[in-house]
Amino acid sequence: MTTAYRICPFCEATCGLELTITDGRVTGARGDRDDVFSHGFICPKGATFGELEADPDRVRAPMVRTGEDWREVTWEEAFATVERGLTPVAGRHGRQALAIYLGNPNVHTLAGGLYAPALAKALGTTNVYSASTVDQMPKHVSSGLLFGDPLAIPVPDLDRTSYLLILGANPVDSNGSLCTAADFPGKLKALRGRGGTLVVVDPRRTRTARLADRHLGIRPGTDAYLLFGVVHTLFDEGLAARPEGADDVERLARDFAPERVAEACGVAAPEIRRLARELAAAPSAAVYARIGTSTVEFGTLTSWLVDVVNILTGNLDRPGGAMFPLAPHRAAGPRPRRGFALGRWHSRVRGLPEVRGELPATTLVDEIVTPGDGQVRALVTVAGNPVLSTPGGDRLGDALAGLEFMVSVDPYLNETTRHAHVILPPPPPSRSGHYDIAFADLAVRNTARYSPPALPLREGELDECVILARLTRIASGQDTDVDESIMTRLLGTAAADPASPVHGKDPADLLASLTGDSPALRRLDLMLRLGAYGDGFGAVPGGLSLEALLRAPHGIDLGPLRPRLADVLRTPSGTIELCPPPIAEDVPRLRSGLAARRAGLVLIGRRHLRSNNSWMHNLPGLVRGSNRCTLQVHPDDAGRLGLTDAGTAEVVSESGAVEAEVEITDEVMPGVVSLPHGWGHGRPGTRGSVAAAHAGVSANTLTDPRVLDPLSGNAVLNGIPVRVRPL
Ligand SMILES: Nc1nc2c(c(=O)[nH]1)N[C@H]1C(S)=C(S)[C@@H](COP(=O)(O)OP(=O)(O)OC[C@H]3O[C@@H](n4cnc5c(=O)[nH]c(N)nc54)[C@H](O)[C@@H]3O)O[C@H]1N2
Ligand SMILES: Nc1nc2c(c(=O)[nH]1)N[C@H]1C(S)=C(S)[C@@H](COP(=O)(O)OP(=O)(O)OC[C@H]3O[C@@H](n4cnc5c(=O)[nH]c(N)nc54)[C@H](O)[C@@H]3O)O[C@H]1N2
Ligand code: SF4
Ligand SMILES: [Mo]
Repeated sequence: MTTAYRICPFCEATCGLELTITDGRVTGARGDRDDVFSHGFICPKGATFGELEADPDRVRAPMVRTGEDWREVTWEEAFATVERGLTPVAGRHGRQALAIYLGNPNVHTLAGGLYAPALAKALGTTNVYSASTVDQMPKHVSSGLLFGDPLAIPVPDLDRTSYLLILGANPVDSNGSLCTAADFPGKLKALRGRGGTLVVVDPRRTRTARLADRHLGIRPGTDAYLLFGVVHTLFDEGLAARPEGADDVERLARDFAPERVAEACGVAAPEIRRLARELAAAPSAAVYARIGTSTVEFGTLTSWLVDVVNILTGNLDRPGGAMFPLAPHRAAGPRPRRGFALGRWHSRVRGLPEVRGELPATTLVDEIVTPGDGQVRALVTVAGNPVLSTPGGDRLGDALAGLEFMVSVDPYLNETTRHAHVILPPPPPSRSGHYDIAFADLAVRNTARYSPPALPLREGELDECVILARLTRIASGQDTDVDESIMTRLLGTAAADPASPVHGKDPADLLASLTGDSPALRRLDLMLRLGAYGDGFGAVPGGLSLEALLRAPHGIDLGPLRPRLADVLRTPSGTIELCPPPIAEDVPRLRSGLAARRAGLVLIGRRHLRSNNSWMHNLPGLVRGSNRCTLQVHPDDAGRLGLTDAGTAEVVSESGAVEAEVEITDEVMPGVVSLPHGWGHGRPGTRGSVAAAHAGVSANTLTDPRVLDPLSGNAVLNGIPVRVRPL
């Protein structure tokens, strides 16, 4: 029996795990107490690390489908089939006929971080889709417009803040998002323990809300009104800082006095004013908002307002406020002020604007089913299950069945990948190295951690980095080495940059001095050595490199977050663009919504500690116990509608209908019902016996693909009008 240390890839908390290895298998997982970031924290998902790897339903060898029959093949045969499938489609119909969908776990693998962008680019199409547009795209847009960089997302300084306002997030169950913090519950308790204040705004009394000083129930989809009410109060009562652009924001906020928005959002005016006063008066404060505020019709406006409040209360970029992490693989110092552009091209069918090189995931189906020049006929999916995770997913499933070719990189034969012609399975996490490219940018404390594979690859397994690099080569139709061309470019730029520690050095010598036994690891070594804490290829003794991380299995602590706004800003003006024109132009839409009549029930989602979107429902340890795919209904509504606890209800929206078990609970507000997403298993052709026995229904049968946040193209997943009746 041996132990190995591995960062958990199942959620954004990135806990360090201590794995027990017996006879070449992972037989246990617990929190690594010495991990510099997570200090031993673990949740039930991390604890099933071994169970996930041993799942008998996992796809272990590449598979090719003919009709309904799947056949295991060699990797060479699988790649040859991909080439025979993709290349002719591009030849016959042009590259716009190719599409890619990148799912959420791409941000949890080194392969996704290093290779997915190159793969998307190699396809040479604008049909690029990802889970970002059913999640956080509004935040990227607001950061892009405010700071000039869509990846410059400030995080609440959880360990030091004295006042935290959380909207639309339930980190006690989700373990946090766009805010990487292991043991979020412990940090919230510590905040209260040191005399700080926690306020939670959510239509449900979540486990996070129960930890708070105050819980404010809000009408779904209306956080922009509440936050504009806060902004209005800050100006009205002389509590706001007045940076450049403040006058414009003040003007926009004029119509949103707390007394005017209270009815729309369901939060009383004195409560809104109190929030503003408390945020302004606190020694330090941070507003933190997540998907309940992002996956709504005013997602970008809301995301922007969050940072506007942080800025106007003087809390942006100061300890205890909302701060910018500095990841070890990012260079320090100012960067070119390239700014941020939206809508550089538009989708063919619905004319929806591009954002960050992507089109909205909800319109992928339109691009597949609508004939014409540029119609999508072949699809690559990597780590995604859009049939369950995107609005209108059922229709997408039907459309996938009509594609000329589809390849999926995925360890499961699920609702989406069952339509593929080829499945390329990645090895289980214990057999892959790991570094968090995405989450190091979002962590509440700067650390550097790399986990080498805990176990070697088995016969017939291929590292996911190798799989994606190979796909990239096939997609590009050229025999170039993607790693070498990326490394040569980065080293060339650095050698030419007078501010770089390698200025004037020969890029070829630098390339030759990289360590790591794969191209992926040499790329990581390069990024670390040129990064903010790097050894600068020898120029900075004691600095970081891959070797330094390999010597530190529990990670290296780089200290609390430090103010760094000047280096973050990439706006052409070099300052914060507090009131960007695209935002200002969207405010009238919000204003006109004030008068909208609000009656009837609306649907929201929810997450459970033992869930992970659509893909961990095949583990007995995580689905044990009572049905979790229930429709939560407030007792008042249940009484009025004649619903009984544990009875069945039909839920009908503009888009579809499902039948779900009723759970009567005053956790949800009157007028609001809640159904979790990621369920709806057991469909023909899928492989997941446990998931099929706990099938549930898909919440995305009810969500409406026609409704989007116009600035980001993000889907609307919360606040869906529904009718409910007993069956
Ligand atoms: N109604 C509603 N819909 C939602 C949401 C909601 O709150 N409500 N939430 C949205 C959010 S935030 C997100 S992020 C999306 C997620 O949307 P998706 O990313 O499309 O869906 P997931 O369920 O995360 O599917 C992950 C897939 O990755 C595979 N996978 C797991 N590990 C690996 C790996 O190491 N490598 C590879 N190649 N594949 C792997 C799994 O088998 C699974 O097929 O769902 C969105 N959909
Ligand atoms: N256990 C578990 N953890 C996960 C995941 C999972 O599926 N399960 N998924 C991971 C992923 S991909 C992500 S993106 C993160 C998401 O992490 P979170 O953003 O914390 O996600 P949720 O737990 O869905 O919390 C969203 C909250 O918003 C509330 N809400 C809904 N509508 C509104 C609204 O209009 N206004 C306000 N103020 N609140 C609203 C909901 O009631 C819910 O409590 O979680 C990640 N972690
Ligand atoms: S909180 Fe997230 S990272 Fe930590 S053990 Fe659980 S799933 Fe893994
Ligand atoms: Mo997500």
